[in-house]
Amino acid sequence: MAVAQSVVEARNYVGGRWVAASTEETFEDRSPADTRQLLGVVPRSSATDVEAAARAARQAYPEWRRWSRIKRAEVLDEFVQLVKRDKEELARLMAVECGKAINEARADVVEGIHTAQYWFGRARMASGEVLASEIADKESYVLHKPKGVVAAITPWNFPFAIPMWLICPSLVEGNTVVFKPAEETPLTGQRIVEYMEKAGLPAGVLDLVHGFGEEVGWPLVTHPEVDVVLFTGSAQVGSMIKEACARDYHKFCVCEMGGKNAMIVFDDADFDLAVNAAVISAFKTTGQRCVSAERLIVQQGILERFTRAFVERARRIRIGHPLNEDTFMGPLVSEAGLNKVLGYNRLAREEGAQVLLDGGRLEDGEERYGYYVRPFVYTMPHRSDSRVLREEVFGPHVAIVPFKTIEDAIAIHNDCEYGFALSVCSRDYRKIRAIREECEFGVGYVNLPTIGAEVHLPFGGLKKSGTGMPSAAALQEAVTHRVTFTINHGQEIKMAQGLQTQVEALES
Ligand code: UN1
Repeated sequence: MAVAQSVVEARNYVGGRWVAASTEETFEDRSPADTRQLLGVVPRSSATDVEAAARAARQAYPEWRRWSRIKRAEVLDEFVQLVKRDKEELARLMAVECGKAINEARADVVEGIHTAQYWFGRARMASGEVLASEIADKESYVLHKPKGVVAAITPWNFPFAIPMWLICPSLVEGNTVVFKPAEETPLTGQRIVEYMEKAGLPAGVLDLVHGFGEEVGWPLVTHPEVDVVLFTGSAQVGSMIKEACARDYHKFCVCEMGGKNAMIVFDDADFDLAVNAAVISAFKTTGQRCVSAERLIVQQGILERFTRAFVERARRIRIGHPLNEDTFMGPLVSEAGLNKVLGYNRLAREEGAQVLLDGGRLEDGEERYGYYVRPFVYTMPHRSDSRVLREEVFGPHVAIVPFKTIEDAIAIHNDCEYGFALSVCSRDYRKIRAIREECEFGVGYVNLPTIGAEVHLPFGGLKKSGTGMPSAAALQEAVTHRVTFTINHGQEIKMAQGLQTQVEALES
């Protein structure tokens, strides 16, 4: 389906001005659903552009920090009015730019709107604490003060919602932001900045630099003016960012990284609910969420029936252009993504998987112009030395792994370097509770898919999945410093811990 659309000339946004990259170079933004479709021509920026953006953000910081917290948040209310007006058009742009099915693109826009609304409201809520002192005349406050300049480096799989998760709390708390959207989704990223500008955000408060990880992301992470790095992406890049931030004494980072998420299905589960939850977990967004499930850990008693039903439903999944209303799975995001998924499908066979659905590329019709693949489903007993059962694939590639006892299920679940999302399907509260207590994860679900977080909940994983500092609603902790501020309402100095001041002897 060719979509008539004019080619967008994207720009960086630095200090309130829309500018080309200092290199004057550009790169092409093509649709993964049909690579004949050129969507945009995008600045290929360099460290020089990062320098200008970081300086602009630093310059804008003191004044922005002094705005009332409530006034800062009012910009987000304005932003929401603008986005709501364009919601459908924005979802369509996102669908063709990253390949996610249109109904998921709409949900992505809604998630971004919810984030802005949440932080708009939160600005009027208490944001500190008043604490007692050992001394009756003293009283302490804990205040959140902004940290300064935040770098937001975001992925293509939620090109609207995830930048909003990172940008909104940063701005409301009084930081300024340099934003680098994924090179696969620069136009959706740029739209956020355009709406913020229209909503009245002052120049320099949110700066945008387009480009690639090595050329823009890295200079941004290591830039001395950047105080906080907020990153969502691969574990490999996240680990480099953590290392770089550790070297720089003032720098803090939050990294949301990959997952090898599992659904644990017990014999007593509500059968249809469990099968549907598994299909949604494995195949929505074509398996490209950091919370997608690539492991279905299923108890022996229902293994055969579950496997049959799951494969049947997976076989019926509609794969097609993201703008078709009935598409369940759009394409993978890129050729690199496609090669990675096909490579892991091959590896599963090499590791002895029993393949139930072949997961090949769609090579006929219009689909041959995009990166479309079919679901790949296999069964394999758990093995600690298996790569496919432990590494993140980021695609519609899912293993059905049998288990006998709850202890087996827990051991299989935790035998993995990641710990992001988990779902358990059962009717037995004791089993559910044991899973909750013994499994390592950051976002857990019962009788639900592993996907579908809401913006007012903390969102983050353990182990290789994250820095243990969740984002979304919990991000205030990352972009502010908790300042303790103690006041003496008396006329004498009285110390805690019974410490004698001994100053009387010094007076005359
Ligand atoms: C991601 O998986 O990269 O929980 C983010 C969800 C979404 C966000 C996912 N609200 O599925």
